[in-house]
Amino acid sequence: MLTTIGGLTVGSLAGCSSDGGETTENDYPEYTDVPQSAEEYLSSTSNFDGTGVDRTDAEEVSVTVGARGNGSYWAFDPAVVAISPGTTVVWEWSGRGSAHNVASPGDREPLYSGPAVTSDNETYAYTFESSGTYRYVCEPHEIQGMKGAIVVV
Ligand SMILES: [Cu+2]
Repeated sequence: MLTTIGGLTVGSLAGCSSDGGETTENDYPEYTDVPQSAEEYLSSTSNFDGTGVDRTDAEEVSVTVGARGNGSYWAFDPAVVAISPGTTVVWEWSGRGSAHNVASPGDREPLYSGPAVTSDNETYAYTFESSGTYRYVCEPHEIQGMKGAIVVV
């Protein structure tokens, strides 16, 4: 990709990504072993391409709430993250796409951030201690496909 700055053409600027730089997904290794239950759950999620992000080396991981996707800012980014037990996931509201929340589907266990809020500084943190696939949704935008999964491996 070439970018013109002040009449000069420069290639490959550090920190410049082709999609506007709002996603963090490209900074981390791909996670290709996404469980089938998560793949099916995210089948209508436009920003899920079949792979996740491997953050199994991290102690804390952030997921954007209200990232671009599903026809508006109705996406979690990254949609799928693989982590190790004991990792804290921090969901961070972007302020875009109106009111969002984070909830486990159905009984809201174990994940529930509370009623959906419009905010650009809201956060919700949860520490995953046990292995498994944790699917979650933004309740107001479930129908649009605003869903995600945390895979604890
Ligand atoms: Cu939402």
